[in-house]
Parts: sequence; structure tokens; C-alpha cells
Amino acid sequence: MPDPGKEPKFTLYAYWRSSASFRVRIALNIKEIGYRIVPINLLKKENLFQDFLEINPEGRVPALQCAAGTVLTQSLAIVEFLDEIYAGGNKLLEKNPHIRVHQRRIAEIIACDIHPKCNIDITNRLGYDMAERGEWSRPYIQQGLEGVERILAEYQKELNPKKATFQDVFLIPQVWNALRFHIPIGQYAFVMRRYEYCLEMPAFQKAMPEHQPDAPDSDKKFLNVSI
Ligand SMILES: N[C@@H](CCC(=O)N[C@@H](CS)C(=O)NCC(=O)O)C(=O)O
Repeated sequence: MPDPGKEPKFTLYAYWRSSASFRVRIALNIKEIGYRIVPINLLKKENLFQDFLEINPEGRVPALQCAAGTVLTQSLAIVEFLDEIYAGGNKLLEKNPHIRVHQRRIAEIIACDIHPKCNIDITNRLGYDMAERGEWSRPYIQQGLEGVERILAEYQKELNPKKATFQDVFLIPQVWNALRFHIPIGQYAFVMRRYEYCLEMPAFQKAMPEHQPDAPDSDKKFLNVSI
């Protein structure tokens, strides 16, 4: 558990509803690493303000700044880095390459296949409102989760342990996002079981969008867990 008296090791530039930020919050919580959040409001395009572009010239969240000043971007790379460097909490990636490959397959379906097509800059460019964003994202999310479901079913024993793992860090924000847009995903039984299982854990609860400091009051929920 992070020592509350200590300066946090990291500053996380994040937006409450960004699923890539959500992944990094989960990983930091599972690995029991202290961090503070600097909210970047994507709706106000703060990600394109000059002071943030100096932190991440790509204009995207998350960006994770170490106490020494180094900035890390890209949630996949960040989560792997945290898992390699920090011994606390669970090991996220399995040692066995025959399992690890499936963990990475799931993470990549979400981070590389689904997410880039449904990102807010794409849907903004298309001029979509909320309902249209959901409709646009639906086939990508369903197709991707179809793939995840197959992998979870084929490697049930290895990929559904009684702990949070690498693939959960990616899967849970994606499921949250699909539910937010009312996309039907109940047919993916392994996916949904994993979602319900992980949501019981404080590391995931603390990372939930509605528990973030920048969530608007209308969406904010009181969090009663400690980790
Ligand atoms: N591949 C990046 C994606 C980062 C990304 O695109 N983040 C979104 C929020 S989830 C963002 O900042 N979008 C800014 C925009 O669309 O203008 C990662 O995994 O970290």
C-alpha cells in the first residue's frame, strides 16, 4: 500500500473518462504505486494547450511523469514498465510466454484495434453526437470483444486467475466504455464475468471514472474503499 506520508512517485496527466488513462490508474493501483492526478479536460481541448503539448507533443492522455521529470506516454508501454519495475502488488504479465502471448493479444485488440477507431478525436472529426458516437463504435467494440471472448474461452484456466492481471487492465475500461454507450455486450459471457469479478477489487474501484477528481458532480460517486 502506498505510504500516505510520502510524496507520490508519479504525476498522471489524465481525463476521468479516458479509457487509456483508466488503464494506467488501474495498473498504478494494482502495483500499489503512489501518484497524483493532474486532470486534462479533453472536452475543453486542454490536451492541445501549449503547456500540455510540452509534456506530450502528441496531445494525448495519459502521460505519466516520474519525480525526476521523465515523461512516459502510451498506456501499453507504461503498464508493462510499471510491472517490470515495481515488485509491489500482483505481477501483471505472466512469466510463461505461452500465457503472456494471450495476455498481450487481448491488450492489443483493445488498445490497437478498438480504441483508435473510437477515440474522441475521430468521432469529433466526424461531427458525431453521443448517440452517433455509440453507433459508430458499436461494430468495432463488438468485433474486438468477440476476439477477446474467444481468447478468454480458449485459455480459461490460464487467463481467469483469482487475481487482476495484464489483460484486465485493458479489458475493464473497454467494457465500461461499451456500457456507457449502451452497446450490447451481454453475449460475451467470459468478458462480462471478468468485468464483474474485477469491479469487486479496490484497485479497480479507485480507478473508476466516476471516482476521479475531475468527474463532474452529475457523474461523481462517493468511493468507500481504501487501498
Ligand atoms: N495509444 C494511446 C492512446 C492515447 C489516447 O488516444 N488517448 C485519448 C483519450 S482515451 C486522447 O487523449 N485523445 C485526445 C483526443 O482525441 O483529442 C495510449 O494507449 O495511451
